[in-house]
Amino acid sequence: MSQLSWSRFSRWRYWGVLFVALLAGAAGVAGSYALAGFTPTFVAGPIAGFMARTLPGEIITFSILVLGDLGEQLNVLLALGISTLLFAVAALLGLAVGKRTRFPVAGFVAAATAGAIAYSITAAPAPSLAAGVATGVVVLVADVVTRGSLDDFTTRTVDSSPERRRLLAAIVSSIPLVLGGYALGSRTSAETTDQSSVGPEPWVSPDVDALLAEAADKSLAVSGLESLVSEEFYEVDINSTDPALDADRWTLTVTGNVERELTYTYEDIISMDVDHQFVSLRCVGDSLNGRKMDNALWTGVSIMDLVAPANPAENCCVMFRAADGFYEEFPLSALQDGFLAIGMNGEPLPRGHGFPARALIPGHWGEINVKWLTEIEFLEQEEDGYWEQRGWHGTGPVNTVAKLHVINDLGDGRREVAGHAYAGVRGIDRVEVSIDGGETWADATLSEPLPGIDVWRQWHYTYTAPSSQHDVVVRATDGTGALQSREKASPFPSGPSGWVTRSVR
Ligand SMILES: Nc1nc2c(c(=O)[nH]1)N[C@H]1C(S)=C(S)[C@@H](COP(=O)(O)O)O[C@H]1N2
Ligand SMILES: [Mo]
Repeated sequence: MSQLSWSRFSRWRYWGVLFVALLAGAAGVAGSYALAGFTPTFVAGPIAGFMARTLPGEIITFSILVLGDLGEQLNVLLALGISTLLFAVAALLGLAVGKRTRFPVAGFVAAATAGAIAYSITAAPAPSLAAGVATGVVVLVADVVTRGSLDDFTTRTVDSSPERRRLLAAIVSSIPLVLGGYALGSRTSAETTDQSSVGPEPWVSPDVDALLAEAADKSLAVSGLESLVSEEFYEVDINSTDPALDADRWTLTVTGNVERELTYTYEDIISMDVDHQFVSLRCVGDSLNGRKMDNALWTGVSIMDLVAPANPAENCCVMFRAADGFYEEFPLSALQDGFLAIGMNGEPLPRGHGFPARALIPGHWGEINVKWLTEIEFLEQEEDGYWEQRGWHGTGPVNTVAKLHVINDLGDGRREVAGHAYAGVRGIDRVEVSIDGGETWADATLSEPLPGIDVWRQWHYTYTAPSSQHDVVVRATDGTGALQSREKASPFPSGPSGWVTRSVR
């Protein structure tokens, strides 16, 4: 063999082994996913969370404002890549160890080593035997085939180069593992129960049915306009994987500067007298005309009733802590109308919205509406919350906004524009529309108000379309008579402001 072809051969071998390791890595990731599904015990979950927590605030803010959900998807993709690499390193180490051992045990030594390392990599979220086994299996198959133990069976294959056989074996063995793991994991994700095993279902009641019917009745019949109870409620989280909490083991504690610390169980909460309230939420990171603003009917109990027996002494503030490591602090005064929700639109609170229980703090930006709530801590002194440590000022009341999401051509020369308006506990009194870029204004029709102190309204307006392109501008007036601020501000750091303008042809 000439010098040249030998070096080419070894380079091919080098890449070949790397590829085999990557396939074993992918099988390992699938193994972890098979049992965990998309929950925090999935190996990629903590990696994505780690990056979201430790990347500089500017990058996260850029990601939220510019990339939106794409930023989140990129983060998950990156986390999947990193987990695959980690398992691939396990496979490489296994293959290296195996190489020093003699056939026929070599393959098994390689596989066992790779599997054990892969298994210990998963220890951080939750040790996953399936991840270790899947990585090991690919290593074993690839190694055994390469070393020729199956020579008798493979001599008749088209190409019997050991390197190619190794690669082929890795591909053939990893594909079913990856597909199987993906299928199993997807089922696990969907199955994750949002139900406690016992107890009443306070979110099921004639009152809930009546309120939901009222919201349906009062929703404007405008094609393309989301109804007063959101069909798809936005989600914003610090982690890619939502906590999958067991209601029977969840507790909510009242701690800090109190006379007596308290602990509530899920049973305690669902056995209390509940109330059903419409509450709208909006994220401080929402863009001016964005979609991170929604409304639902929540079932729950008053937070003040829960904390009263603890006798909180002289305090300025309260810190909410959650099972996903999130925490937010805000002034005590905002807690007065605080609501602990355990149900949403006649169902138990969905996992993505904080199962088993979340806080709702009327009128305030979404971030202090802490999901998966585990602790209410009373503080004598102010402290920064998770987002405030990253430069945001999102613990205060929401800005007033009228959004313009729907532009319908009615076909008879008329146009219909519509959207939602929201001003937290100030309420919405009026929405005005201008079709000439803000020169002249007309009143829009509002949906009838829903009961509740913190609920959005819909608006719509119909006009005869001018023949040329024109700018439609909307602005709301809140319940105190204050006009929505015209001054443009980006969401960072204290929420967007300005009037929504859309150009219509
Ligand atoms: N535990 C926890 N609670 C949280 C968050 C979070 O990441 N973790 N995100 C907050 C933010 S920024 C917003 S806008 C709202 C969104 O609530 P939703 O996902 O139910 O719409 O939840 C808040 N509560
Ligand atoms: Mo938010």
